[in-house]
Amino acid sequence: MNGRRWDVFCRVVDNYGDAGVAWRLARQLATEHALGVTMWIDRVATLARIEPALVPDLPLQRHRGVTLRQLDGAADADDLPDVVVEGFGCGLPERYLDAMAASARPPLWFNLEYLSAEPWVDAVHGLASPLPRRALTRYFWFPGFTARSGGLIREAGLLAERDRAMRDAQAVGRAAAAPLRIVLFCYPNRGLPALLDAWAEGDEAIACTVPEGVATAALDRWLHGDVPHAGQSVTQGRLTLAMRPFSTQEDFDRLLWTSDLNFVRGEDSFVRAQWAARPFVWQPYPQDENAHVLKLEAFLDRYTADLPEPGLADLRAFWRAFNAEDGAAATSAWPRFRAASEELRRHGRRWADHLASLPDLAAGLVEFALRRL
Ligand code: TRH
Repeated sequence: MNGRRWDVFCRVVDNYGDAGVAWRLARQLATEHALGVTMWIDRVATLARIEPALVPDLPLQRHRGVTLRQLDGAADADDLPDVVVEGFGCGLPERYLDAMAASARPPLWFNLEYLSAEPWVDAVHGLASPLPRRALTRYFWFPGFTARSGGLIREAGLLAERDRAMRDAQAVGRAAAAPLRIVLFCYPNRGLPALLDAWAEGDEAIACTVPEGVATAALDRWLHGDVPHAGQSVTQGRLTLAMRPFSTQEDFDRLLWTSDLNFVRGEDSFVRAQWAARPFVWQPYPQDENAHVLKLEAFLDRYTADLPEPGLADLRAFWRAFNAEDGAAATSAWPRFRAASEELRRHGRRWADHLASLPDLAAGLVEFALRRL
């Protein structure tokens, strides 16, 4: 049937975001839009860390409605799909491109771009770019936070499930002396040891969950080389750090939903923290020439556009200090940021509701494709 076969391409640059985003999208296209999806990926082992049922060395496997294959194998693919999604400009094999160019009806080809809140995104989203040396056209799909952009990945039923989980947690109730729950999924950050000191010496008990392998240099320094293994924890003063093994994306989502404050990074966990509708701190992927600072500020502008003072200043001060890896500034901004929690919680809910009123990324792609095929 026309338009039903999609190929999603993914090359792992580093970390988990490239694979994580492509995997969410591939699954959603397969399960919610009943498409035949093949995900071509160069490092299944990376994806297997967040989807443990996958076998790293298998050249072909089927899981959760998606066929997974080694990216290089696409050069020898027998037939072409209707639609190609190239993840983050990862490049398609030459022979695959040759076959596309030679085809009487080449697949519709999207490049899925990195997420940014910068204002120029709306103007370039959806533009077609003809390839200079081949009779092929590629469309740029820019995820974003506006109706004019390519939207954000949001699975059907995600928010209902989140609300159910939150209601269940509320029904169980929490002891008055329950610690503040923090999830810390960030990049290496020189400011972290000072912040951990402040948490350990503060008035409030804090239970901080850290995915295994995250911020190891800072933790190593802070714990004098004694970082606990996954599944173990360490307490210093009022702060307990609990190391957590990597889990599936669904379990990671649930962790964010039941936390009081989420530190997230990169792209996918950043989006999931917004769906979690809880106060959060975002550390963008560090880039050359401080390009990530522009991204940070662009997002802050959007996210805080209708956030009143003093929460606005408190949030900006802490996010900027954390991202500058300035331990002294983060420590001094912390008490006010923490005091703004309730206001930021309400704000996070309003923001998530607003984003949920926009079309989701997969639905937008499918609709765009159906119009052109
Ligand atoms: O891992 P990241 O730092 O990925 C980054 C960014 O995408 C960045 O933009 C990109 O340039 C770079 O990769 C190459 O952070 P991100 O984007 O949050 O991706 C993490 C993924 O891992 C996300 O899909 C959530 C998932 N995850 C789990 O599924 N289980 C876990 O336990 C944890 C900690 C993460």
